Amino acid sequence: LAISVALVVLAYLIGSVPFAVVVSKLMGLQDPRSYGSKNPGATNVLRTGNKTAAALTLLGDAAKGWFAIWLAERLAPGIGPVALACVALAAFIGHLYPVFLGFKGGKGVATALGVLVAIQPWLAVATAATWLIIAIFFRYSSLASLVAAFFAPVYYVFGSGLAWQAQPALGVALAIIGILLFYRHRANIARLIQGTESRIGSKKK
Ligand code: NKO
Repeated sequence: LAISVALVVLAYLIGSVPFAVVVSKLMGLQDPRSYGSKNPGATNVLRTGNKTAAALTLLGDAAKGWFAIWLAERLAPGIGPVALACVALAAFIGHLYPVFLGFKGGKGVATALGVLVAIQPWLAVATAATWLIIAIFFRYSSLASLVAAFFAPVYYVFGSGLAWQAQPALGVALAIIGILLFYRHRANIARLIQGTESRIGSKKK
């Protein structure tokens, strides 16, 4: 149990690394918490017009979600699904409430994607494809994230037996992640309803 607790804390710290802020600082860009949606995430970094910075943010924030789980499985090979579910949640919550940014973090989309890659790569592919289809049709990153967040746990449960064997604990973790994603997008949801949400490709104000 002590090892599991240590791995959960480690996952939280890994999830806390804010790549939007780190990448922006390294590339000499403005802090993403000062413009656009003020969100430290790939979508908002893209509002600077710098696609490389946005891609690096997406990659870094996803990689940390994947890495936290990979590391836990590596350090504790016999780790059970419940402990693994806690590690996944901890990495995600680290991104939302990072100790390094005074607990004011991002919305968790990219980090959730990294978690999915570690749990079940095909689930990650299906969820990312869902995000992409909505993003291409509607040009709203937030709407695409919300639809993907809804479908990821659904795919996980209904895909079980076809491409993978679902673990109840991980299903619960994905559902909690999905609910937290909706909660973190509440300002976006209000803007979508009012028709004032900014579309992908529009620059910062
Ligand atoms: O600035 O408030 P904003 O408009 O930036 O940003 C809203 C946006 C915030 O998220 C991001 C990250 C963008 C990542 C894009 C690729 C994600 C593709 C896969 C989605 C995976 C969802 C996982 C759900 C797990 C339950 O939303």
